[in-house]
Order: sequence, then C-alpha cells, then structure tokens
Amino acid sequence: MADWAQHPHRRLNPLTREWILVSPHRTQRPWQGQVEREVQPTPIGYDPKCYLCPGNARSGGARNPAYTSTFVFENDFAALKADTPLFTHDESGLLVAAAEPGNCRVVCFSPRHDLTLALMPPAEIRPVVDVWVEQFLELGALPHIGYVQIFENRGDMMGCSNPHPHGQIWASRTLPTEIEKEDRAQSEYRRERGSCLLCDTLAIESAAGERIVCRNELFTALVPFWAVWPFEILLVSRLHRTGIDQFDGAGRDALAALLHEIAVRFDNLFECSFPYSMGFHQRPTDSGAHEAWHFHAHFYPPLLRSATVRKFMVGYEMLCQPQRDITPEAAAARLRELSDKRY
Ligand code: H2U
Ligand code: ZN
Repeated sequence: MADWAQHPHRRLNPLTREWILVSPHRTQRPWQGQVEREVQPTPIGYDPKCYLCPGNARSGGARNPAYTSTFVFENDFAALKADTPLFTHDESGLLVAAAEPGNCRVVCFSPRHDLTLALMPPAEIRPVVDVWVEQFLELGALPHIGYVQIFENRGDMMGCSNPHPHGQIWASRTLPTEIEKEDRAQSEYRRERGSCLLCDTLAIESAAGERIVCRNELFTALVPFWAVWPFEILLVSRLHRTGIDQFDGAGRDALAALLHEIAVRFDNLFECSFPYSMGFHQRPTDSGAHEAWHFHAHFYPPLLRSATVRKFMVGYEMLCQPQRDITPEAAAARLRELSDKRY
C-alpha cells in the first residue's frame, strides 16, 4: 500500500477522467507571495446602493419589488439569450462555432443584505431550495434548454460583484464542457458496470470515513479523493437521485441543513466569511431520463492557509495538470474537527 501522505503521486477524478498531482511533502515550503485583503460580510441589513436589495433600482433600469423571502429576475447582462438565432460555422473542422441560445437569471436568497448561507438558518435556506427546484423545472422545460446550471459565487475573491446573498442560473442549449465530461463518465460507468459511479464512490468513502466532513440522513459532504482545491467539497445525495426536483419536503430540508453546515464549517476554518464557487450538477434537461446522473454539488473554495492566502492555478497547473500540497485526507480532518456552530 502506497504512503500517499508522504510521496508525490497523481490521483484520477473519475467524474472528469482528469488527473491531479498531489505533493504532500511540499506543505512546509515558505510563503512570500500575494496576501489578499480579508473578506468580511457587510454589517448592514439594507444598503440603498445595492442593486439586489428590495425596492432598489438595478443598473438595467428595472426596480426590485419589496420582496420578503426570495426573488428571481432575468439577468440584466445575460451571457446567454433566449432569442439567439441558430447558426453553425465550420472551417475544415478547425475553426468551429455554433450559436448558443439560453437564459440567465439571478436568485436573491434573502431580502437581508448582510446574510450568507452560513448566517441563514436552514429554515430560511429551504425557500431557496424550493426556488432552485422551480427554476430547474421551468427552465429545463423550455425547448431550447438542454442543461440548467445553478450556482453561487461567494466573496469578491471569487469575482462576486455584490455581498448581497444571491446565486445565478445559466441555462444553455448544449451541455457545457464539465457537464459533458461528467455525463460521459457516468453514462459509461453505468453501461459497463450496471451501477452508479457516485453511489459506488459514496459507498467506498462512507466505509473509509477519512474524507467525510459531515452528513445527515440524506446528504454527505466529503473532500473527494481527487480534490483540486485545498478545501474542495463534494456534496452527494445518499440516495440515487438524478436532479434536485426529485427531493420531497424532507429531502429539501436536509439539503438546506447540509448546505448551511458546510458554509458554517468553511467560515470557521479561517474565521472569515469564506469565499467559494459552488453549484449543483444534475441531469440534462432534454427529454431523456439520464438515469446515470447522480445529483451532487461541488464547492470550489480558493483559500489555502488563512483568510488572506489563496491558491492560484498557474504555471504547471495551466500548462499540464492541477496540483495540490495538503492531502484531501488532511483537509477533510481539519473541516471535520471544526464546530458546526459559527465562530
Ligand atoms: P455575481 O455577483 O455572481 O457576479 O452575480 C451578479 C449578477 O447580477 C451578474 O451576472 C447581474 C450581473 O450581470 N446584475 C443584474 O442583472 N442587474 C444589475 O443591476 C446588476 C448585476
Ligand atoms: Zn443588498
């Protein structure tokens, strides 16, 4: 048995079929690089200049209603547009393009400007889960939509433009690159082995335990064996479900509870409002059943060793493959030992 806490090795991500280099011996190297300024939540419940607060004007000219729970609107600067005319372009199979119709929406999680998923009790996150289900079904039913990506960028380190708690939904005609990779891996796994890639992974991880961060009756959060980001988390449904629409009230409550707990543990790690990009991966929304798809969420946080030191994907990582120093086992142990009550 190899000692992967000591020796450089590479690990396979079976969802994307990509390799990641793990260099555990490097965690002692000195740090003289960039230090970010600390990100803290804005302490005001209402900001008259915020384009997401209730009653305020947006930069597109529209005005938000005086909403009291969640609020969804069409992105005023949408990256994808529903009325895009279809066209294709192909020069010798080398210069290839195709029109991409779609929809982009913004989801406000709360009227309160100063909250985050870590500061919202699960009972207040549950309506957000309900909105995600509604939006997944509504956008997925549109004839020009083949995939619905629900996500949240949290913190200015992640390029999030506004601290008001919100996420985005980008729905596209075709499968985006990461989804296509996961689609192929899960479909081929099911065809070859007759079982589900993430059900089988979860069984191995639950038995091993060392990469589990936290769990409840219906969901498990773990640092995947193949994690790229230092404190990356994979949230997996413990039952085989292809999409967020397949959870009943208890399932949605359980999802809200585990999202909250992950956010709290993240905040506790470096005692800051922890930045991340997170999003759900679920079945495509063409008419197929996509039984091979297993509902899950990825959390990709940039922080490395404190609230102010982040990982960058540069050099060897841009040119060859991602690399990490702290092992997924060590990262999971640190997250697991933290309190599930916010600092
Ligand atoms: P991020 O903070 O994750 O970037 O999301 C904010 C989104 O809100 C962004 O996509 C949109 C931006 O286009 N937006 C509006 O739709 N209307 C506005 O008035 C400002 C920002
Ligand atoms: Zn606001």
